[in-house]
Amino acid sequence: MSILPQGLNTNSIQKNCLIFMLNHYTVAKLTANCYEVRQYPSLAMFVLFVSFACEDDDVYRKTPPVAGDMFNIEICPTLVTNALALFPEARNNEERHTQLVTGTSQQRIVLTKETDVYVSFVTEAAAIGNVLGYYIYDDGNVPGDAGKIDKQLIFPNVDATYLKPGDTRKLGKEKLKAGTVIGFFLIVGGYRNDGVYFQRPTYYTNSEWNKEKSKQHVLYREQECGAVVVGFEDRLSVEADKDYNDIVFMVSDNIESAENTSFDLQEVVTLAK
Ligand SMILES: [Ca+2]
Ligand SMILES: [Ca+2]
Repeated sequence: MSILPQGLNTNSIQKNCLIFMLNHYTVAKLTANCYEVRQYPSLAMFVLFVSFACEDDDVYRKTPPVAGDMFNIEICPTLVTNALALFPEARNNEERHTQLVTGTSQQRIVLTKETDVYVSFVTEAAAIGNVLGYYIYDDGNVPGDAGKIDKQLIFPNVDATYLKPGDTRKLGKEKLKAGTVIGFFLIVGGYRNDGVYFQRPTYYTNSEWNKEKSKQHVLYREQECGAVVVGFEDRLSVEADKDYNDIVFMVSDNIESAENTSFDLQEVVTLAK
């Protein structure tokens, strides 16, 4: 849904960054590929924001809510209920599973051999339209900061309106090599105006890149289904309910519900309902 003011013709203004003051507090800012209407408490804040946003054309990318190559697989019938039983809504699940949050368990996916990798949606319990994506790097060559990674979208709009359990995407076109680390990122409330806002607050499975270096995800193996599951918490520190179920997804090296044989799972904790 576009929130451009009625009668505003985007075709005529694509070349330049134009700013419309609609009244004292509401502003539409436009660049070649980004626009937004916001409330501003003061003119000074409005000027600050516009000068920042209009310098960067990659702030916003128009993106369908669902990728054209997404497909659905049959996932283990008890995975959704088991994942939510392990990480119930609005509970402090950090206390329930301390070994995943503060312990030494493996909290990332590392490939032990060349393979295709798939991500399947399991469930979500979040109030806003988050964005899920991934990035890769070689183990032993960890990027110094999030600016050095190539962000790829998986589910642009993590919303149960658009996604059902088992909705799946393959990561990349080529097989991924042994020694590849797969990281994930969540852009909080990043899907709006039919696209993705890449500069909204983002959490990475490389926790050292997060604000307050906060760990915002859990990774575990679910015993009954044998699935490797990742859950994100989309709020930071005191604001967070720490339920780690704001998106829950499964990472697999096959789409036949077979055990994963290409991931280093030795130090990954197995949880049973
Ligand atoms: Ca939640
Ligand atoms: Ca939460």
